Amino acid sequence: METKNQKLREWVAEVEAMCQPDRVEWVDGSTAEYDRLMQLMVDCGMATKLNEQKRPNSFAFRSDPSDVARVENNTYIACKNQEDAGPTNNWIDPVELKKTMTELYTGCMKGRTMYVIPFSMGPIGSPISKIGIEITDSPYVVVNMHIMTRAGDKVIEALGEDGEFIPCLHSIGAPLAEGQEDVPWPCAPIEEKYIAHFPEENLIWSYGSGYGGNALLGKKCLALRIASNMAREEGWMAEHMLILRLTNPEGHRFHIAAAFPSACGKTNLAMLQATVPGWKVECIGDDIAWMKIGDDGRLHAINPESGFFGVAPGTSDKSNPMAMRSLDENSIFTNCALTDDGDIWWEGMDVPCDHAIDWKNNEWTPESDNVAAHANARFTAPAAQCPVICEDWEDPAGVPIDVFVFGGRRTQTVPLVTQALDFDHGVFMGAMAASETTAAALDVGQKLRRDPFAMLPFCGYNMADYWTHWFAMGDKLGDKAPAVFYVNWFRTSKEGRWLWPGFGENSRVLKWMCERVEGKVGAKETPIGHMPQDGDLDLSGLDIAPEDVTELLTVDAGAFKEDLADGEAYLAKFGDKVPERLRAQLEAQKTRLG
Ligand code: GTP
Ligand code: SPV
Ligand code: MN
Repeated sequence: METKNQKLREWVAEVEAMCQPDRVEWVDGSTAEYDRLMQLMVDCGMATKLNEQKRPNSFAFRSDPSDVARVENNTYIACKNQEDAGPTNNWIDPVELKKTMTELYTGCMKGRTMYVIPFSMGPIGSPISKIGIEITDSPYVVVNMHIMTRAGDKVIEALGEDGEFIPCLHSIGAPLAEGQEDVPWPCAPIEEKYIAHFPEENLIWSYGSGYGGNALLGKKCLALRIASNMAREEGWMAEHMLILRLTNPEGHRFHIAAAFPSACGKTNLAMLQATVPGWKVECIGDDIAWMKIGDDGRLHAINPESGFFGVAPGTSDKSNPMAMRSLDENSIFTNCALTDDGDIWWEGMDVPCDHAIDWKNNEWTPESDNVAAHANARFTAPAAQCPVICEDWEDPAGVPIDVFVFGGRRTQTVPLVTQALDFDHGVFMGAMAASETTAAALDVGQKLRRDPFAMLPFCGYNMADYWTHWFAMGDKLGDKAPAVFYVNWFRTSKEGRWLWPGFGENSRVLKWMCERVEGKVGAKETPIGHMPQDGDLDLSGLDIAPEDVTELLTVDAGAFKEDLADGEAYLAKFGDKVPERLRAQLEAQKTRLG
């Protein structure tokens, strides 16, 4: 659809002149367009159509082995002063970075089509939503954006003549010379990859990668890095959080927003099948929450996305049946294995597989040395296909949040669940969050790292200013602020066995949280917060050894003191930007630990 938006026309013309594509296509968002692009990718060998009987209208892709996850070392916050990006973000002066990237962008779309994708994060027309325009030379990005965002003509209409949009420029960085043959997954080498954000002009430039958050710019780039900065300026919140509705047997509703780092259980919790009788979970979002204070003084959350870009390995009918049903059809699979009957497979799917073609396009059997699906293999599925999607998931007003949960992957030290003593203590808990790293980022190694609020890779400004913003939001919310909890599903025994069964059984922990909010259930006060004491956590019908429960709910003061010392050293990196109230929390925790 032709746009009357002058600014948009000018920007597209500028990018076209710089990138020099063979042609330009405006994405209309139609099914016909989706089908045509898929066919184009099947024809050129980039996509494989799955067995129509097994998985209708679904397609598999294999990325280049070098392009399998987010690249944190190549991700930049380019603002004038380095201090505004802070010590946890990579920084390059914006003028210098634009110069470097302009050179890369010049002629980068030769031999390719440039797609212009108008998209809305959040329901079109909602006061919380934002419009972005992604320009890309990747048809894979276009079909994914069809699912993950509201994309196409309806956004051009909403934008009108003078509507605001966030420009998001993306190129895979692989121009084709005259007559040069293409490869299945073109991309640039790692040293040429740049995932750049210019928060002072709300601009995103991404170059060289076609994968996930590097390339689907509405997600981490816009909805978290740029939006977190806008949110601070405008007094709202953009968080790496799932959103769920929990209904108890009396029909009371609770809305929970939970922040866990990448590949630490958000999609699973968001669609949980409660094992405690009478409790029900409905999904509103599985990765990102945008939250504003409503007229009622409470915090209301929307999911800016319209699809799930979820971790495939480990997803099964047992662990996450609602995710499995969401991807029964109309889905995209990246870096999964292909079975002999034309379906997909991955480790932990809980169905046998004797032979497959692995994510690197090699023959695979259970005897092979390598995994069949990459650890960060992902599915892209429409949120509307989730059988437990909440009827209000697209309500432009959002849902009122009762509970915040923080957490991460900690095989040691951190107990199953702790409740913050008050909101400030909750901010301290979020700020001190740490997690063992996962395959969701390519370049972070395997280690335990501080990941405040699960936002380490996604906060678009100085993390210390982000903590200040959290305290400020707490002050505005006052006694309407959500209760705050910290969880750890990943504690292991000495032999490396999970101590907690996790998944659906996490409903027991959610139940305790809701009953705490209602003042119906007890807790003991420990140096690190309130914790369930004997009988408070509903373990009825659960086959778990009493010693394991004890270990899951014990605070090892020595280990926590060590953790706190590490946390204090971490805070030192931020110098005098660290909010006084955060330091006060740290001192108080120290005193409580003795
Ligand atoms: P991103 O999409 O990267 O932001 O990840 P996510 O936070 O949505 O993580 P996801 O729910 O996809 O889970 C990642 C991995 O953790 C999967 O392999 C899950 O099987 C596993 N996992 C999720 N919940 C639990 C749990 O309660 N216990 C255990 N042991 N593993 C879990
Ligand atoms: C994450 O890494 O937190 C994801 C996947 O949700 S990606 O979209 O690649 O960022
Ligand atoms: Mn995520």
